[in-house]
Amino acid sequence: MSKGLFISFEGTEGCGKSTQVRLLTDRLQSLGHRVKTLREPGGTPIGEEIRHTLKHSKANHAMTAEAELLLMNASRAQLVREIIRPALAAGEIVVCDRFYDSTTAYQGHGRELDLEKVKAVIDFAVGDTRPDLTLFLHVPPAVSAARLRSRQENLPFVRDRIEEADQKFFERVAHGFGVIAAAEPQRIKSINGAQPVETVCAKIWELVQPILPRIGRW
Ligand code: Z5A
Repeated sequence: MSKGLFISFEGTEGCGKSTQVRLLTDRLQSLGHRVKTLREPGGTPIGEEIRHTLKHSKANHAMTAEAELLLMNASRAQLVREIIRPALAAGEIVVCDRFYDSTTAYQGHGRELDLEKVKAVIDFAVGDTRPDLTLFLHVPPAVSAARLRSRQENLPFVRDRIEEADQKFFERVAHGFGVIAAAEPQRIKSINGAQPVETVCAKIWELVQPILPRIGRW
């Protein structure tokens, strides 16, 4: 059975994931690869409804950390079975803006849920569907905040419940990503996301290009 390649992007808000996901997708497609570009939470019709509930629904003020954990993984379980597994089985490249490391960072470290229980929920949601490569863009909090401010100025205000968390929460998330990356250096590659877009893009390509020949040969 042919098998594709699964690449996830991770990092704190404003680290530049979405920008780099777009650039990588364009480059891979221009080389003739079939690419599925996804985001979490979301990526399927059910997942996008869950995303709305998690971020923007008027009724979500009272959401507990446990409900948040389960909703993130409900969206993920759907995405894995509806899109990711069929795409990988067909030899496509899946590029995903966030995957389960975000749950460990935000719900585990950020919301301070028991990390073993968080892992058990993730394992149930994804089974053996794991990224081959995870690109972790790290930026200092001040850079991330400045980028989000400047983006906000150009967008209509849309309420996002997760962004309303306090500063300590985001500090725990940032620390959590560091712990996660250090624990799996084979899969997770850290890149300084504070560099210019083109520099980050070139570093990512240095990591992606060598593994492209694996497609179809797993
Ligand atoms: N979440 C969770 O809690 N648990 C989970 O399991 C999952 C997610 C999967 C999803 O929000 C939220 O869900 C997120 C985590 C949580 N919450 N928070 N808070 P989202 O999908 O709406 O957004 P995001 O994933 O946090 O990303 P973002 O804020 O959209 O940022 P980004 O994708 O990393 O960055 P960007 O959009 O590419 O860039 C931000 C701005 O900086 C933009 O104006 C760019 O033009 C600029 N930029 C990008 N790169 C550069 C460089 N290199 N230099 C200068 N400027 C740059």
